[in-house]
Amino acid sequence: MPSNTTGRLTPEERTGREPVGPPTLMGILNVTPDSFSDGGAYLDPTAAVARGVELVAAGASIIDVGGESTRPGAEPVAAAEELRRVLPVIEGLRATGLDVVISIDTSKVAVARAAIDAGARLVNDVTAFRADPALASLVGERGVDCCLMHMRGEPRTMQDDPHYDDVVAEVRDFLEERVGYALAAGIRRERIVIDPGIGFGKRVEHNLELLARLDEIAALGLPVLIGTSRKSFLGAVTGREGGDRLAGTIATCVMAFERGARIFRVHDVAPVADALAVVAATVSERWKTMPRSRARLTS
Ligand code: HH2
Repeated sequence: MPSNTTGRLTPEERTGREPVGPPTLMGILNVTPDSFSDGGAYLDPTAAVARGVELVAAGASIIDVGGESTRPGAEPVAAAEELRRVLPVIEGLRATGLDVVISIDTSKVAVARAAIDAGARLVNDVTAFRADPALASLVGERGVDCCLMHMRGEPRTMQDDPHYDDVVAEVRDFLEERVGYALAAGIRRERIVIDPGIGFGKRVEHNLELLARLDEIAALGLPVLIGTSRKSFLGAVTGREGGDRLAGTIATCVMAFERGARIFRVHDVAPVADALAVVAATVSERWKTMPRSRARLTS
């Protein structure tokens, strides 16, 4: 039965989904010399904090601070070096008093512990607690959020001929198993976000299929984070280099939102936020509860 007085089904009733929540933007802040897109740009903590302030002004409510590149072929970094890179940035961001969740992109318990002590509230582990099982207990004990991501292999070798029979089913099963592991380690369900790991041990066609069938991952019932920003599969489709992949990034974020993703890890926060605001306003009744300044734009 339609719930409104016009007798028409709402979008949620048509699709059988829960009401569409607003998208959350996670701005990328890589404090590394070698990240594939912004490597070297924010090695100076002052520049990194200024970038963080920009990301928040552009619409990010999470900033993902990373001190180790996970690009294909990247060499591991020692915990001490990773800490040297990220800690001053987390402390600097906290000192600004910005209303933003700081995420630490790490797989190491020592880095996560110091980052949480400095104010990080989300641990984004691309190994989903496989590299350092103690990280799961830390997240549980400290009551912070975590993102569990799928990756086939490890960054150094992950693009060496990855093979799947059914990439979506295998990624979903993996995530389900890691969620079980996290729960057993004492992490509460509402603290867990899942991520299919676009570009991590996947060929172009695997990434595209994961995006096309992302609703099957969202069906696990946990918030889905998606990280397509400027990645090489977009270059394979469009023929464009990293900094010129914004249109492809937006297209994938829009598709992912429509298929249930809610957190978007991106370099270019403002244009992606605008695109998703339009989609959210279109597929939900969110415009009714928009802040006045934005609702005016829609009238
Ligand atoms: N992608 C990268 C790094 N961390 N975390 C999550 N949860 N999901 C992702 O898709 C993801 C991630 C790789 O991108 P980037 O940080 O831009 O590059 P690099 O790893 O070279 O620093």
